[in-house]
Amino acid sequence: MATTNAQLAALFARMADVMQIIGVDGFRVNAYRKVSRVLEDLSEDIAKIGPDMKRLTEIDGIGKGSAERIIEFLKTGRMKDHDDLVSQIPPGLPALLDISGLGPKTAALLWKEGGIESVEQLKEKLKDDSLAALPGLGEKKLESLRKSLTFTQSTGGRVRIGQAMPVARWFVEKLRTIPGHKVKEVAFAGSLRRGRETIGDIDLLVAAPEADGGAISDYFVKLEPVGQVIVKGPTKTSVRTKSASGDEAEGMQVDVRIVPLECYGAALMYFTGSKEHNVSLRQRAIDRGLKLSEWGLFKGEQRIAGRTEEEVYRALGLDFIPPELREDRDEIAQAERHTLPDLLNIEDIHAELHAHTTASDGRWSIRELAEAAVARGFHTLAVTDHSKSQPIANGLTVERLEQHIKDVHEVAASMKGKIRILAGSEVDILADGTLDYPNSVLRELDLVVASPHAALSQDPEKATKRLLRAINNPSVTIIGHATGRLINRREGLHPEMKALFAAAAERGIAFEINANSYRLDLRDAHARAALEAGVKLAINTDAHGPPDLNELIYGVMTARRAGATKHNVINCLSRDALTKWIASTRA
Ligand code: DGT
Ligand code: CA
Ligand code: CA
Ligand code: ZN
Repeated sequence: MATTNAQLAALFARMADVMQIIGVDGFRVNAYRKVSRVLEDLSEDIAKIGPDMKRLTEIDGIGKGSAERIIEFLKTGRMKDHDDLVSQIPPGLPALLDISGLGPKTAALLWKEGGIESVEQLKEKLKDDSLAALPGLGEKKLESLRKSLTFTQSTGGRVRIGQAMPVARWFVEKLRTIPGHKVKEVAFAGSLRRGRETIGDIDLLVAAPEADGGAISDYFVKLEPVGQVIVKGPTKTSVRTKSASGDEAEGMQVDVRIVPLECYGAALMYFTGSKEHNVSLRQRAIDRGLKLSEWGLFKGEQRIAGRTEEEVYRALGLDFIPPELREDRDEIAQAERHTLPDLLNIEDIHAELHAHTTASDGRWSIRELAEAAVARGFHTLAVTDHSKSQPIANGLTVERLEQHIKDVHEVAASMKGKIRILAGSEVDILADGTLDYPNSVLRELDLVVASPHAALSQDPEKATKRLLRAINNPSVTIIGHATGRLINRREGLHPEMKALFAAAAERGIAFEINANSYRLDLRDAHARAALEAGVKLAINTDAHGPPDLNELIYGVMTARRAGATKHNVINCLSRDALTKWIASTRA
């Protein structure tokens, strides 16, 4: 985990927010946002580079001024400019920006004209219409703020899997290599291992000799990202991580359990859950005259299984159940009948079919994207930049698209033999379901991913009609991020998914699981329904820059939660089979 990078990125982003709220010049705002993004995407650890002006300014996007501020932070742990800026606004104000649809301009208005200094005060004032008198606020805007606020609160402190996973992996790596201690196994468990889209807390499990427990806990609580220690002992320790930007409420809770090796499998099962799955397994054990706990599977006093999960499942007369399926649906009955699906693995993915470049809002060239896809071992890549109605995303006019297609073909020709590159587009599905380019243009493309981006609070009936119309467009091969939801931020559309899947099955086109951890759209339940309707899935990262391809795993875990095998997912097809399949969707 690049903690320093994340801290610095958050500081620069916060400075940009505050400048916008107090209304200082736009140039520095944009520069700071850019630096924040650069730092977030940076693969090198800034702490490793150190306070080196020359090396820092060599990083693309970091100028002398930003480098000075970074150096100051590395040396002192503070950034004076940041502190000065933040001191000019009430401490509760930045939290307003986390409410969807509430930008710096509205925050400034609410503060300066409405006297609101915190989310709490905003909630209070929204109870009546007193704010409607403020310029530019009106009843409609207030209603939408009320909705976003309820939504923000209903997330209940759960974080995206994409936030939790890197933190968990970092801790697992550290615990695996404690100097001088015999850690035999380490894993993350809980909802994270089950691949849920949001995570309440991180659960870690360590197998080690009992005598080492105290020392392992001592080591753990001293690790750099640990903020507050909640409890600490030789078998169970809980902490809260520091938050990335220092002034956000708090970080994530991390629970660590330390168990002897002989019950590691039973403990891993117990702490992976889900709770409901555990309850059913325990009942199954009781029905067989056995007792199951985190210490093992017992017959009377004797432990008959516990070292591995496989061993425990087998002793209960079950096939191994992959963590993503442990939700107490029908997985236990299937494991008994040997009919569990053979879930796909990340290694089964051989193609990326939705990715952006600098032609629209991506941060890398066609060639850089293609090299990254080659490095992943993919045989096919579709370059799918935005279409014209997405001006914020620098969508391509028909004219620019024509040139872009040529550019993609040129790179494709030069990389022949290494990877096949398709000239595609992520075409906007407009509010009425028509697409953002005419069919004559769409026919020139090798692949059309059609996705909704605007009008995302449409009522369900309109949304259903809209998407049905797109599905039935003969140029479309994949429906991208169908609902447009953003986890913890925006609810998105609520179309009648069953009707959509029936139409997609009829047309023989695919629905995407967008693997970006903000999206995971289709979500697990929708993907399951798609499979039940006989619809093929696509798993795409929607990559805009170098780190984004790493999000693939979240799409794969979501597909696994839906019970998908490699035969359900078009990105798992061989090169030739994929070509044929795409052709089959374009009658
Ligand atoms: P989360 O953290 O809210 O995203 O969800 P989980 O599933 O990670 O839940 P968590 O962290 O409270 O507990 C981790 C696992 O420990 C859970 O999946 C199953 C197990 N567990 C926790 N409490 C209980 C319980 O009261 N009964 C049973 N059978 N299992 C429990
Ligand atoms: Ca948990
Ligand atoms: Ca927990
Ligand atoms: Zn999109």
